Amino acid sequence: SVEASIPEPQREAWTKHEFSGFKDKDDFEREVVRHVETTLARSIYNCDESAAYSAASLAFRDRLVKDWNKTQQRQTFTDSKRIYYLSLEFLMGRAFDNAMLNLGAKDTAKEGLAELGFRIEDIIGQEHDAALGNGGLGRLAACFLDSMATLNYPAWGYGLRYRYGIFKQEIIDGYQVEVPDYWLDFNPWEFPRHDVTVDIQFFGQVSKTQDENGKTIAKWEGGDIVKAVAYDVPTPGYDTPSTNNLRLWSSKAASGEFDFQKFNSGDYESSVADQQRAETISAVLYPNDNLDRGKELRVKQQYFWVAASLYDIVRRFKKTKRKWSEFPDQIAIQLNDTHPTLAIVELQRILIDIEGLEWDEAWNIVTSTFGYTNHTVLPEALEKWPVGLIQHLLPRHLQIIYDINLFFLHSVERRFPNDRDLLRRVSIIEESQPKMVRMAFLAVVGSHKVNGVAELHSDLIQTTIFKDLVTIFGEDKFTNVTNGITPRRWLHQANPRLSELIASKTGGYEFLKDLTLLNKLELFVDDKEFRKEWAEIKYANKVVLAKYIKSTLGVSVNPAALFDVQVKRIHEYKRQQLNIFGVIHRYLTLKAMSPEERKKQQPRVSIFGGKAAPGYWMAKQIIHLINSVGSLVNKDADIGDALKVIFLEDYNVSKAEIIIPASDLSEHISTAGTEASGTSNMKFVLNGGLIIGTCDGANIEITREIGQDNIFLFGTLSEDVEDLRHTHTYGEHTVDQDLAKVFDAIQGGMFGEPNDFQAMISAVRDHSDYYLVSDDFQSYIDTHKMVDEEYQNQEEWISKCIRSVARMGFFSSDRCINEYAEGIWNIEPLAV
Ligand code: T68
Repeated sequence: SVEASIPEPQREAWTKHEFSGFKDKDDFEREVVRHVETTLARSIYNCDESAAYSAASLAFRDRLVKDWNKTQQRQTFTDSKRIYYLSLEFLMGRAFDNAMLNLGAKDTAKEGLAELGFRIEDIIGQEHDAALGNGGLGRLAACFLDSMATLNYPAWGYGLRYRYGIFKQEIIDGYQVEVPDYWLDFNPWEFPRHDVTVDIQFFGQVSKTQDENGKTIAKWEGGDIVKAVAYDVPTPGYDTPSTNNLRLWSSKAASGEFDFQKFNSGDYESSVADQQRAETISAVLYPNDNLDRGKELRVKQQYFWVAASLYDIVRRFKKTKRKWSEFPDQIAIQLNDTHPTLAIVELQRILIDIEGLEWDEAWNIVTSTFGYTNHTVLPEALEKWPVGLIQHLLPRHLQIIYDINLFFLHSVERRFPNDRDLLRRVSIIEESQPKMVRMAFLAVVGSHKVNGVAELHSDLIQTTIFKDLVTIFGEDKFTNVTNGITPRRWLHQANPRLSELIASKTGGYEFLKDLTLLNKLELFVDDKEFRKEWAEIKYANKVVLAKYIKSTLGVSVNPAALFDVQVKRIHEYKRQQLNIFGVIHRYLTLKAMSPEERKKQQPRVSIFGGKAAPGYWMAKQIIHLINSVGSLVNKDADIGDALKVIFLEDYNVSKAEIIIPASDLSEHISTAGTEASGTSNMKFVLNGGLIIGTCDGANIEITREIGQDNIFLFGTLSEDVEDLRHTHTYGEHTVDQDLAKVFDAIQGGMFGEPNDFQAMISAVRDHSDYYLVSDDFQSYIDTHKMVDEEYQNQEEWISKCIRSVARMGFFSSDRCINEYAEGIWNIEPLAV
């Protein structure tokens, strides 16, 4: 029973005046004008595109808020189970276009804006990306929010409201320069909830006393308090009123604006400094992907966010007056990687220290509530925190971690007596110097399900990093949920013409809610007219990208050339170095040809994009080499259109929406066994591009679905990687001959100062070539040759693209969310 705050007799007035947002074009225009004139205090004399964007988004926001309120009320009234998705990253991109499409009102807005004097594309272009993430992990969380709302699951996301998202990348003289991304100047999509705050404690001491029954009571006292303030972001589903909530926490000093004691004693500056120190917690997103740097501020972020979210979740649960044992029936919490693992410890602390439950009862609740998703096996990315750091920052939590570990190791010892090495291997505390808390082990021990994000990856975690834990807990605890992407943003929004063509052949836009309906396209593979339309759309998308390249880089590229794209974070394991070495090989080959021969070659545009972590020196060197190759090749008159090399600055979600639909071939070429899944591979295929890739991550399942004739696979298999590395280190290790020529060209100064690229070459030639660049080089080059030949036969190429798209139904994040709901969360959609 939920009490309304307005008494019965007055409620009629409320219903009578209820606002329901615009209904038609005229309504929409009226709302835009009203927002321009009142909310923004502008007029017909100074309404620029930015003001028009603001007013149009506010008109849509009004409608969204209505659905959002209703959804939240319904969820509360029905008291249904909720899923809480804890992610330190949500890479949302732009919201306006997405809101228009999900509400089914884009045409209305387009016509309305036109009548008011604006082109909708220009207005959409005004929005700043919400870039609160690094890459795949953060974008996956955003796709999940879209799917959970679309499928009517009661779900909330919890994250941090960073003042600065991922940095903006500028390329200056071929080098990456990082510029802060201050994105909050005007953000109509968030609602500050200044009344929803939580005090978060750090440092302090723990005292233990006995109560009258002899039970030990732990009290965590003293230390610092930082205030968490909630900001809510409505996340609409497609073609449904259901609108979920993303709650982001912002940090603030607890004592209000100033420390008045210091202020009155004249220490004004230091009272402001206290304020600023508190605010640094949510100030900036750490820009590393697949790398853990063990920074104190990072754990502070993690605890701050996790403690605020759990307080909120528990507060909501307690309002229902249910028994604690029902907690896991009402609540499922998913941990997006180990970043929120402290939530396990925090819930145990709340239940035993604050709510007075017994350890075992509490631990049962905790482990039934949490699920943990692993996104990497790379050792450098597995989070570990020094015991001393946790002791200092969260003294009570360290005690609880030790207790969790003690009980866990006891149970292991009972089942596997006399295996001391097993105990050492699986301990949550690594007995190193200094001692470390292994967060992934803590996450496994504290969850009821653990999943990887693609089949190969889920197998690998069970046979490598969690091998012993599989023996202890059994295989059933470990599962796979292959990643997916939302077709709303990654097809309908990014590629409206292709979406329309597909709709015309599959019976309307139903495929956007049931992506398996794409299979109807197979019927049209042999339809010449259909293939022609398909090809025209791809060409038009390439023209758009070519214009973008011209306007940003001043380089003309031919839209008829093969567009070969690799856009993702720059990382040695993703092997952009293999790609650029391949490009250099192509350049050398072209240079050695006669002009007549050169004319016969398939023209190519090699397109790169992606950010390097600011402290990742080798990744920055790779960016520099790509740019240096581009500046030579693009000016070479012998080469002309035969080869262009492009590095697109500041790759982000909204640029992905332009680049992906324009690709003929995309590169997913990680060393086998290193890329957990990849999700852009799915986006590229869904947009009618083919893949060149290794047998890694979701490439394997993509191949299974679309057929091996429709993908260009090459390179070492994951089961052979270890042996090869071993021979590199202890046996023979020679560099591939063609690759050696590439190295000679670089070292001869062809692309500028050779010393600038020495480390990249050394990693392959003088060190152990950990990523097997040399081993895979020849098959990579040969496979590209095949691509060139096959691209010549456009009819056949397009058939492959159509067939692939038709078979991509599996990779919708809707399928993926349904698997989580059934296999991990035990939750049903809420009828609307
Ligand atoms: C990615 N991981 C995987 N991590 O690399 C990718 N890491 O294969 C997979 O498709 C994707 O997750 C979704 O499952 C990341 O993106 C990070 O960004 C990250 C951030 C902070 C710390 C460590």
